[in-house]
Formats: sequence, structure tokens, C-alpha cells
Amino acid sequence: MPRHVDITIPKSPPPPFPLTIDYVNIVCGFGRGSSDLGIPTANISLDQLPPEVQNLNTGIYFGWCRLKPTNGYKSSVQRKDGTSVEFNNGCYLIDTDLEVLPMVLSLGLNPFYKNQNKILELHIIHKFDSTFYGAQIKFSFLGYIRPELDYTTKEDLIKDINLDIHIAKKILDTEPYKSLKINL
Ligand code: ADP
Ligand code: RBF
Ligand code: MG
Repeated sequence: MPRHVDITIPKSPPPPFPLTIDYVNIVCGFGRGSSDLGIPTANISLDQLPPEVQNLNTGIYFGWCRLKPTNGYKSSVQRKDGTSVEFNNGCYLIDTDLEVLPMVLSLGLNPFYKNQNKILELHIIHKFDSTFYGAQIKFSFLGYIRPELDYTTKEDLIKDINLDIHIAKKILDTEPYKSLKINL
């Protein structure tokens, strides 16, 4: 059953979509995506992004994305909580990881976690064998799925993210969304 907050996805992307963002750096966040939810998200710092994105409504979007490894030495960064993050710049990514891949994206304050600052994070619908902090990502917003919600339990949040993933996969497999893949 669709959530009552869901809007119907239009037959083709309405303006301002498709909204394509050229390669930007993947940074590290709090590390909650993988460890707490089991759903990793590549975080992008919002100040790298154009005003069109800064002005979008917060919420959950879907589209296509493509990763690109960057040159440079591997390095480690320490999170505030003491955990260490390896910036490998995407050097372990293999050919199939570098194809245009489907994604769901969250833009906002993560009400369930009560974040202080707006963040943009992408969950790529693909299984990777390594992390890719320090790589770059190009992506295209094709549509809006729903606003950000607060939840009573973590399990409810996970269930909704999995529903978003299901919705995105289904739409991205239909025209004209499917063909917009070639533009990335
Ligand atoms: P953080 O809070 O630092 O973003 P996450 O737990 O959300 O930590 O993990 C994100 C990292 O996991 C990404 O930066 C990326 O390197 C890696 N990763 C592995 N698989 C995926 C995926 N399917 N989608 C997005 N990121 C992924
Ligand atoms: N966080 C929320 O607090 N409320 C949401 O409704 C919500 N929806 C999300 C939907 C998707 C598709 C994704 C990828 C993330 C969503 N998040 C949401 C963000 C989630 O809390 C976040 O990814 C983790 O806290 C890790 O940063
Ligand atoms: Mg993340």
C-alpha cells in the first residue's frame, strides 16, 4: 500500500527535473547509514552544490548517478566520535561499479536523528565490495518521492527507505526515466 504522503510520480520528469549535478566529492558523515540502518549513503557537502539544489524542498528524490575515482594518496580521517574513515578515493571500484546506477537521495535534516544541518546523501542501488570515500559522483534528480518523516522506531524508517528503493527501481525501469540514463 502506498504511504498517504506519497505523491503520484508524473509520466515524465516535471521542471526543474532532470536536474543534473556534475562530479562532486563524496565526504564522510556520522557513519550511521551502514552501522545503524544497514543502508549506506554517500554524503555530499551542500556547499559544493548550485542554488537550484539548495532551494529544492527537503525530502526524498530518485534518479541516476555515476561514480568516478579520483587521483591521490589514500588517507584516514577521524570522525568526532573517534572512528576512523579511510579515504581510498574509489581505487577499489570495478567496472560494473562505474556504470550509470539507480539511486535514492535524501535532502534534509533527518528528523529521526534530529540533525542540526541540512545534508544531501545518496543511497546507490547497487552492491559494492568496498567503500569509496573521496571518489566523486555525478547525479541527476529525476523526481520527488516524499517529504522527510519522523518515526517511532528505526525499523519503521528502514521499512520506508526500502519502499523508496522499490519505488525508484520501478520508475527508473519505465520510459522516459529509463532512457535518461544515457545522459549521465
Ligand atoms: P557516512 O555517514 O560517512 O556517509 P555511511 O554509513 O552512510 O557513512 O556509509 C557511506 C559510505 O559507504 C559511502 O561514502 C560509500 O563509500 C560507501 N557505500 C557502500 N555502498 C554504498 C551504496 N550502495 N550507496 C552509497 N554508499 C555506499
Ligand atoms: N531520515 C529521516 O529522519 N526521515 C526520513 O524520512 C528519511 N528518509 C530517507 C530516505 C532515503 C531513501 C534515504 C537514503 C535516507 C533517508 N533518511 C531519512 C536519512 C537517514 O536517516 C540517513 O541516511 C542516516 O541517518 C544516515 O545518514
Ligand atoms: Mg552517509
